[in-house]
Amino acid sequence: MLIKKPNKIKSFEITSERNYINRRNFIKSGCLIGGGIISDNLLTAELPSQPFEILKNIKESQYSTDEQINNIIDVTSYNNYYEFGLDKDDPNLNSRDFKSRPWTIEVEGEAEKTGIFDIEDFIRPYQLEERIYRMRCVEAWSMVIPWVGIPLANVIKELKPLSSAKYVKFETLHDKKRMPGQKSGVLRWPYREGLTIAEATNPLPILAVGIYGRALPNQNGAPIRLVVPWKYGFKGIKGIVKISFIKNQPKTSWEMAAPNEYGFYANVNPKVSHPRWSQARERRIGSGVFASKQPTMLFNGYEEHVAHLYDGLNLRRNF
Ligand SMILES: Nc1nc2c(c(=O)[nH]1)N[C@H]1C(S)=C(S)[C@@H](COP(=O)(O)O)O[C@H]1N2
Ligand SMILES: [Mo]
Repeated sequence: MLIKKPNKIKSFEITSERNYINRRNFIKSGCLIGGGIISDNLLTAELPSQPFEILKNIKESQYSTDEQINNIIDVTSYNNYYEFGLDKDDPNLNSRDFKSRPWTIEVEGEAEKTGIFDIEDFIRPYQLEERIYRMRCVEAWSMVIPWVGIPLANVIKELKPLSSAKYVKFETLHDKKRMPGQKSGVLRWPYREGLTIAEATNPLPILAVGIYGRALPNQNGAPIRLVVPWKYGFKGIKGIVKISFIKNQPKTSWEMAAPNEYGFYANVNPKVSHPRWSQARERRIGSGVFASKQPTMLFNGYEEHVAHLYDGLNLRRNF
């Protein structure tokens, strides 16, 4: 697979990485003194309206990996976002004019708090957290990405699902004019994903609103997307406009497209091959052309946090 570099790398993308590294060192030293430079209680999340704008009041997370993070150029130019094209460099090139404001999120189904929320109101009650997660795409490549977001579990608690809510379903914006890739029939639109309620209330999944301390670029799913680090990347639905609490397992876009290749669970599993390729190893993007592939870990290395969710479940059948 060839990775094309964008011909016009904007200077702010480069500066933002440098600032980012400085900021991390600052946070690290702050932590040594006070166990965190931000006080949790008083601050609420503030979401800037432009991609790449600096996010404020971010706290560090105990769930971050200390593996080397990927370069911001890789993270913003090697993407999957079929609404903006099928090639890895398409989302960066084709999403530049996408407007992620105004933006609303509709909550419906088996929950006490339903309705249509403006993105700012939806985010405001929570503290932003940085979560540096190892990400594994079903196509056997991986990256380490410094996300900024809010724990999905906190959001769900606030929405008060009823006991009848067994699954959470997510949908991307459906608008052919704003998302030209939806003119093609490669997937059934809108892009749909789902989690069991137990998965969705596990501490790991986040609704991400940023990367590298800045508001999410369009190609990474602005203004808000899901990140589920123990599952293949396609579960991380971008540009979310709707969250539904439902009784029955929802059909996801990838399941509808190829049910023998993409299951509902999509847990990273080196022992269960994709019908067309092995999942035993992965290529870390940015490690160089001559770097050897590295072994893939069960649940992408997050086994201690999530294995209990699948007790008694046959992971080969429920892939
Ligand atoms: N709406 C939507 N969300 C999506 C996709 C997509 O095509 N459409 N692609 C998925 C896949 S296959 C991957 S690997 C991740 C990639 O996220 P990243 O580009 O931010 O690394 O987004 C996921 N979310
Ligand atoms: Mo993917």
